[in-house]
Parts: sequence; structure tokens; C-alpha cells
Amino acid sequence: MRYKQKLPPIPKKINSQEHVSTLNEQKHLRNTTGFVMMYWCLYLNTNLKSSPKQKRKPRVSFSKTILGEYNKTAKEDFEKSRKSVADVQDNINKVINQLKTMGQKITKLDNDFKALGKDLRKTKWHKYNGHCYYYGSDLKDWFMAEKKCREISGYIAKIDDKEENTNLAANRPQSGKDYWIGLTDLKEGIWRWTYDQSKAVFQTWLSGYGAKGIKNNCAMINGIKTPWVDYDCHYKAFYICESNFCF
Ligand SMILES: [Ca+2]
Repeated sequence: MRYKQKLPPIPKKINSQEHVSTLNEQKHLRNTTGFVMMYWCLYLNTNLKSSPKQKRKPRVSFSKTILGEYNKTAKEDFEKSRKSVADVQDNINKVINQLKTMGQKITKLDNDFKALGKDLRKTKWHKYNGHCYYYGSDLKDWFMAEKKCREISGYIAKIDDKEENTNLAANRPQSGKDYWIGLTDLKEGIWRWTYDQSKAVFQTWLSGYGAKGIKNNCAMINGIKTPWVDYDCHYKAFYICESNFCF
């Protein structure tokens, strides 16, 4: 079975004059379009070249700037922190050195106390009326005698009454020798005990002593008798120390 093929419509027949007119219109349209396109391209090209390129900061550069500032601040903070840590370390080292020095001093002090304890135990103390007395057997001037008594945690003897004086004089290891006691008249004629700077109420002077003038300002128990004599403080004699408690 054959189908009848549908033929395309027959183009409208135009005459030669219309054909020429159509061709001219098409040609004019192409020219016009081409001119417009060319003008548009020239315009764009000219404007793009003549207009200054706006340097837009790329987002990457902005990020780099922010990151750089951040890094700079972080670095400064790090340096400050590092310096602070170094300062703290220095202070710790100073404290450690001070503690070491203090420890050494404590160790030395402890050893000194142990040595002093041994000396005190070896020292012969004479007990009387609740107090203890030490007779110094090395010859010293009054000032050194006073110092020696303090070094053994005592003081140069203060004698309050006749009985105490008699007892101390009677128990001297070196009988017949002079012994310094803690009595001076640095202000002439006013005798005071070194222990508490109190004025001496009880006084027992050998005849002719006790007012020997400005060159005799320190008192001692006389070598032969029990009363006292005032003498040159630089004279070297034995001495008596006293302590309010016994070791
Ligand atoms: Ca005097």
C-alpha cells in the first residue's frame, strides 16, 4: 500500500522586483547589525582599556593581613609569656639559693648549739639558792669577762646580799685570787649591776675602796678577803658568771 507523500507548500512566487527589494533589506540588516556589533565591541574595548583598573583587594590578601596581625600579636604574647616564665624561674632560683643559704646557716647554728651544749655540760656550775655560777679560770679584763659570760648564756654575776657574796667568795676555785663581778660605776660614784642596770643596794667594800675615782670603775671580789675593790677595768683577772637556771 502506498502512502501519498505530503509535499511542502509551494513557495510564494515573487517577482524579480520584490526579490531584489528583499535582498536589499537583508543586506541592509546585516550591515546595520554588523556595525552595531562592531561599535559595541569598540566601546567595550576602549572603556576597558581607558578605565583605571580598580585594584580590588583580593580576599586572599585580606586574609593574609589579618593572619599576619594575628601572628604578630600571638608572637608578642608568646614573648611576654616567655619573659614572665623566665622571671618566675629567676625568682624561684633566688628563693632556692636563699633557702640553701638559710639551710646552711641553720645547720651551722645547730652544730654551734650542739657544741655549746657539750661545753655547758663540761662546765662546772656552782649551785646556790636556785641560781648557778661559773668561775672563769682564764684571765680577762672586765669587758671580755662580761662577754664570756654572755657567750655561755649567762651574765656576769650580780650579788644581792651578804650571804650570796660570802658563798661565792668561799667557793672560788682559785682561793686568794681576784674575781670580776658585774658591778661598775661608769658614772662616777653610782654603782650599777650590769645584769639589769639597777643601782646596787647591797654593797660591801674593802676599807678604802668603792670611791677610787674615774680610773677605777669595775668591781671585783678581793683576793684575800670577801669584800670588794674597785679597780681598773683593763686589769686581767678571773671572773664569775651567773645564770638564772642551771643546765
Ligand atoms: Ca669609779
